[in-house]
Amino acid sequence: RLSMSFGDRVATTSQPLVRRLLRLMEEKRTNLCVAADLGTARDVLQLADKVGPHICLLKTHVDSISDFTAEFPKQLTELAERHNFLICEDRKYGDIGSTSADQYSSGLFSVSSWAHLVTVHALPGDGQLTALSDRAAGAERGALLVAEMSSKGCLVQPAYTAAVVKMAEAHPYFACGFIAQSSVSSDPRFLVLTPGVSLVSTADGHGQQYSSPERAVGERGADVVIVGRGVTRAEDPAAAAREYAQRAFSAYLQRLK
Ligand code: UP6
Repeated sequence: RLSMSFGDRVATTSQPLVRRLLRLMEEKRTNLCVAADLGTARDVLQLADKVGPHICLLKTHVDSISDFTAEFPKQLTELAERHNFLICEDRKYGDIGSTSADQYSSGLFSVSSWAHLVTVHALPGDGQLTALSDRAAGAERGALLVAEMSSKGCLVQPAYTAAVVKMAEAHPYFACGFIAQSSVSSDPRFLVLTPGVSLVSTADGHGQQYSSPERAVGERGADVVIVGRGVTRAEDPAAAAREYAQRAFSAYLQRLK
């Protein structure tokens, strides 16, 4: 995985969303995901419009938006189409399959109708993945499994991470990759996305731990870096996104040499 280009990895998988994202990253020359962690629909949409040209993926926490209506995912989808990025709802599902599937496909947010990707804790077992995948009902959908976390004191142990990777290998039709802090898998079919990336902070006082885009991609083996406050709190979010994107993509090109 680490020595292959995003473009060359397309042929290693039949998962439609992974293929689409790898192609997009290669063509748009960006491996940046912005975590649009802002409190109102308007703010998230405005940010998405500003950073859209520089990202491959926009990550939401839709349950943190105070004024969510069904209009929000519609407008976000329009922006995603205009700027050519995909959407990941970072719900970190973690219940029995039946419950997670209801949370995914119904309720206020109807996540399965608009989020290309969702994040999932592997803890409950793989019934959750088959349940979510059933609800995706043939749409181009997938999941990222949380294999490691960026936060201090995280309880995940190496044996757990290895078991998460095995679970993805058993469900490659829906598992698109991992949220991780290291190169948990060398399989070119799977994407590794790494949060906890910032150029301005090393911690946030609540357990978050940061490293640079270069470290995340070059040393830890991230395909995609996830940046939240490094972009959302910058004076000029578009300029910040451009800088994170350039640095993360250069580190990726460096990795190919
Ligand atoms: N996130 C992490 N660490 C993980 C998994 N997910 O930080 O291990 C998510 C957070 C947040 C984003 O939920 O949306 O990535 C990081 O934001 P930040 O750059 O502002 O810290």
